[in-house]
Amino acid sequence: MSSAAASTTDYQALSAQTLPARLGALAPLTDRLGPDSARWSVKEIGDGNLNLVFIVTSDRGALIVKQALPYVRLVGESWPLPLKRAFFEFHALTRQARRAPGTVPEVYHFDEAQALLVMEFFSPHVILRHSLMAGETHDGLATTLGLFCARTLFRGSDLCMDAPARKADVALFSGNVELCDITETLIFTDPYFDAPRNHHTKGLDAAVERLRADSALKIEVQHLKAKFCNHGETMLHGDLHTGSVMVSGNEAKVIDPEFALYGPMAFDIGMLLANFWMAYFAQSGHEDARGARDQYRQWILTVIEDIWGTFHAEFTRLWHEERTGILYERSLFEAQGQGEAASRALTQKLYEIWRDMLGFAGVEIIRRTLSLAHIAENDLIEDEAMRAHCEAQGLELARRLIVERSAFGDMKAVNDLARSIARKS
Ligand code: SR1
Ligand code: MG
Repeated sequence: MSSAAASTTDYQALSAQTLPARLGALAPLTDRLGPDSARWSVKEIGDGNLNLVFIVTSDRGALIVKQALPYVRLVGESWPLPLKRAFFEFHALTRQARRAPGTVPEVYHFDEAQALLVMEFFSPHVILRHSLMAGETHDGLATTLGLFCARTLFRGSDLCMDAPARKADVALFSGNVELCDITETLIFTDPYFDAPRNHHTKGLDAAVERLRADSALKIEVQHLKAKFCNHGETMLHGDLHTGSVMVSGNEAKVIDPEFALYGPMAFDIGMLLANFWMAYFAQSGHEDARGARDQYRQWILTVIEDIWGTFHAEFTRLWHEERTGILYERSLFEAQGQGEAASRALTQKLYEIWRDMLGFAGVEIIRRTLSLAHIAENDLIEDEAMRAHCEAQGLELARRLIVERSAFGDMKAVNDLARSIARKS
């Protein structure tokens, strides 16, 4: 599997009607669903921004068929997007499965020409974003997500990987140009000028004007963009928000790594925590009475603390136990009786990740409020004034996270700031 050259020549988009006949002879499907494809039932979920996603079930089992469309589904055919993103998703999933076992869907079949993946279906799991809107708690969520970040980020880097293998992966994922461009444009640039695809809630006009006049903020965001573009440290998921996590009870799974790229360590975890802070502020728009979700708000903040805590602890463990790559080699430290210096280097690395993570979190909050793709937690608040109120709180936290990212000592300080912003009426 080495091409990423999916062209549209043979490609045909599936539909719920055509899927059984077109895929009905494939062993990865018939093994799980039974040989008579006429008895399969197919439903297109259609809730993503980019792709076709089908749930295919029979009396024997169920699986997911995900197929890239040659354009951005959210916008339509006026925004073409190459099919090769399925190739990058396939390669990212196989690597994540090795680095963080049990966290991502198993891939049963990949067809590059048709840009489709047949994958494990998680049931009765729901998208975490919806669960956060419904006020559901999930024990173990922070542990799974913190471990996932630490393991994929550490094990995909020169801290751990064999150098030729990492260089080959850097080359492979460098082909994911168009999806990187979406991130570079929609996240790091569009919100800061009057870009055609932007939209925002009416009550935010003054905040938007202030943001675009804020040159200190824009400079910091460009420093972060430079880091995103130029620091190919590790294989990132690339789009790790709460819509890319599925939950059921105490189980959590990570899906949809089609934006995978080699980028900075802190990006995934920054994007992930940003989505929890936004869910925190959005609770006012979903609670039955003011304060009814106070306990739930506290749970969200605890999850944020625990994700970071788990990430920190696991990254530390991996540093001591799996540092087999070409960086901070043992021959330079432990082998010379300088294990303490290796620990000091780790502290410095974790501080760099912490600081960048806060910045990337701020950038994600701003783009989810002012750029093309917003979040359901805010979009589904019907009362426009309330929606603007929740979003403005996010924007306030975001600016502080970006511009003052060197000033926060720990997650308690960040969460205290979020609490104080939420308390202002
Ligand atoms: C045009 S795609 C918009 C957003 O949807 C994806 O999930 C990514 O987050 C992207 O930025
Ligand atoms: Mg996605």
